Amino acid sequence: MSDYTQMWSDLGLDLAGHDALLSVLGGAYQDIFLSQKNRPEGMEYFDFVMSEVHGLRIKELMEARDQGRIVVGSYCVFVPEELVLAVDGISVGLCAGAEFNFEGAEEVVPRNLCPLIKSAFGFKRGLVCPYLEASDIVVGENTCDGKKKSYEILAPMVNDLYVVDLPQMKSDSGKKLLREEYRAFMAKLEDKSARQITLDSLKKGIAVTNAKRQAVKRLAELRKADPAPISGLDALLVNQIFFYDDPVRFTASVNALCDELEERVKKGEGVFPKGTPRLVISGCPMAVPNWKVPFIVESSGAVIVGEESCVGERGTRWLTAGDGTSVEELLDAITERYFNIDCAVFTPNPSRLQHIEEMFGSYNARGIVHYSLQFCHPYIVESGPVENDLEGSGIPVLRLETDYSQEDTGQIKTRVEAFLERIHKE
Ligand code: BJ8
Repeated sequence: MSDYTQMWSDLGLDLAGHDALLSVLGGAYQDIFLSQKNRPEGMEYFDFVMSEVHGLRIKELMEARDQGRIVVGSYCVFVPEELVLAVDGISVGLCAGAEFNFEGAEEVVPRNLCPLIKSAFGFKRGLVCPYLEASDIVVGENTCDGKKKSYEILAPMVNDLYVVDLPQMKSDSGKKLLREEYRAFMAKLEDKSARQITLDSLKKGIAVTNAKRQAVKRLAELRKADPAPISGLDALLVNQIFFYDDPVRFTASVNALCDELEERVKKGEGVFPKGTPRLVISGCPMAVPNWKVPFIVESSGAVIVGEESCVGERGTRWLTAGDGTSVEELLDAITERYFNIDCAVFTPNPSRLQHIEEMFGSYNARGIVHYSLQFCHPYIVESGPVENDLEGSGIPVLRLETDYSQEDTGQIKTRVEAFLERIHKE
């Protein structure tokens, strides 16, 4: 029995299901991450975080709650961590990246629903996500239809579900709506935590969140080197851990990793040989432990050098201006920052295409893998025009649509290999 069994039991987790989940997760991690060659030593910290993802980190959350701090769980990068930190709260991304208990999920939501949403319900109904069970507030958002309707079903199952309304167009009225919603969310956080957001506390929240983003931006910059100093899988893992580690410790660990990678770049060392085909992946976010496509790509002779994704640059590209002189000015800055996010739920959404093109150029990529989760209408519908525009500019695109199962692994591998052959010929 693990040291944490009592804690999991206190959280109301299903111990047998949870055990089974951890064993599958551990096995996949071993096969996918620990079998990689020439990994940077700095990844040891992230391996440790993953080994304690349901252990030490949850213990920290429980201790923080005992000290009167609140835990705020969410499923989307539109939930501002700055505001959560400003009430001394802890922001965590919630489990939604694995095909766990889909039978249980399909009893309450339709079968033909995006796997990310079904996964959230699978975890909830199987009682295996300690982050969800430890959350004092679960924040939903009005993004895609699947999520927004599913929150109505999730509401009675969780502690305190709070939904943030979001604009669907980048208009002046859309920005005004976002600001009003963030104002209301701020009041919700103040009420729940019994703490007031002050100029100082919000400035601090912005500084901590920006530092975290700056560290992953530094990592992204280092991936522009050829040979790539770190695999796409490891870089994705760092971007995934971004959502649930302690932010200050995470920032220090990413910067330590970057120091090491800088040395590698100076010496011309990499994880794959110089000249390995470089790909950017673009589309739906990949939550832990969704590593299927990057693993297939990197075990087929290519390296992923960037993610145009919410678990990647779409989520971290923008910083929040922290020089406002009042809470209201800082709230304006937060609104400005988040209003940039070019999620496919916006219509039209031209900046996403621009960012894919920019990333293709700046990472010296040879192609784009467009990644859509099955039944994710915003990204699937957008993928057609994105492919046409990119191919029209001479950028090779591989359009993939998949779920969380392993059934199509062989088929995806065949398509990736054919894509790489095409790239080699061009
Ligand atoms: S800002 S990408 S994190 S909504 S994959 S649930 S869109 S059907 S996750 Fe997302 Fe926020 Fe947008 Fe980013 Fe719906 Fe698509 Fe499923 Fe999705």
